[in-house]
Amino acid sequence: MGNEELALPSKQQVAWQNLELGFYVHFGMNTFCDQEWGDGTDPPEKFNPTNLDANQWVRLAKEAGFQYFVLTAKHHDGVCLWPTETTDYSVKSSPWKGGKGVVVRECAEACVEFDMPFGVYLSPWDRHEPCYTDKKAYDDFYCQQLTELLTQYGPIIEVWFDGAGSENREYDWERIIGIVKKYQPDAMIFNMGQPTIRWVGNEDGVAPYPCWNTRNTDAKISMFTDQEGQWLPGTPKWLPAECDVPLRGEHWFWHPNDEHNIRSLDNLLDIYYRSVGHGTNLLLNVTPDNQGLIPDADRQRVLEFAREIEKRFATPLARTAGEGDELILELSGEVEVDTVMLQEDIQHGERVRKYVIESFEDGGWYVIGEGSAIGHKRIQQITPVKTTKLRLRVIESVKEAKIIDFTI
Ligand code: FUL
Repeated sequence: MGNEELALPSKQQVAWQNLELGFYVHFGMNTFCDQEWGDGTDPPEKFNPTNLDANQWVRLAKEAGFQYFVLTAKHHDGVCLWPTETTDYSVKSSPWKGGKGVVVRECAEACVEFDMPFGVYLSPWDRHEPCYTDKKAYDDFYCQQLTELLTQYGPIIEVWFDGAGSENREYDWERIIGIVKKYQPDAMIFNMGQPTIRWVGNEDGVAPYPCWNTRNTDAKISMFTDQEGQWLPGTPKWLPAECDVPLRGEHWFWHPNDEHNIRSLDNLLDIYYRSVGHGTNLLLNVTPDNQGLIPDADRQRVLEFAREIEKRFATPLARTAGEGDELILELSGEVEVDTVMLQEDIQHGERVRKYVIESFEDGGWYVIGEGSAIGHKRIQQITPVKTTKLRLRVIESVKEAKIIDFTI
């Protein structure tokens, strides 16, 4: 048993990690322009969803077992989905609801109704705002936008700082993070400034294994740069990863005739095993169309995915928990086992460094799986075996292992 110093999570990080599944919604000007990255010149008149229903979005998230919701309040094109005082380039200049509609509010209210924690994405890179080239003026502008979002729409679970387009750009992170800490001290900070959660490093929704919860100096702020995270002093050592991925292939926004890009159920399950199953959170993007509704095809696939996860994981065949180097899971007779799920009590840090899982056959123990990290969760698929009991042996750990879940 090693004695190296253990990084510990904050209670907010533990609560966020327990949410596991996030529902990401990219919606905005791009939805109406058949594009992924608007250049900031599209006129707000184009923003006109005929049937926008945020309840439909959040209801789907809830029904499908997602436990938090993140909306793009402003993407790189600069169009704000709330009537900000900083610019007219927002919903208030659009024909939607006569300029009186507030997408951010509708989502925040739907989240309250469905008891769903709500988060916001606010792109630092702004391709419309003329003052973007003036560092100081833009910092003021951005800080005001962030303040509006963090003070007018209730509790915020996560603020998503996207690094795209901001390679080599400096922002006043001290000030920006100060605003988050002042108005939403419990919110997770994604990826930039002084993050409390980190980007996993790809947009495929998958984490490597092991994906330790401790700070990883290789973490990049964007996929368009090799620049590593340049984080403010005081960034916690415990920095869990979030895997983000669009349901529609590589498209974050809705495009016409794009249903063929909806990921298959098998692909989504593989993503789940390699994100949640590797101890990270999964933020799956499901995008509303130009009516403002999540199309039926996307809805059906999300529900199919949810049903399969429920079927596989909601009722384990057996379960135990305990402390120390050895844990035995007794089964009710001989059972065929193909998946093992392990969880550490991460409040006490990520203690396990190496373990094996064994099955009991012909009077002896046989190794059927091994690994390093357990952390918040490890879902491990194994070659199916028939056995009457299983054993988890912790081979290496820092302090005593605390396993809160050992299930099949
Ligand atoms: C990327 C952006 O450029 C994409 O448009 C999308 O918002 C994704 C979540 O992050 O960096």
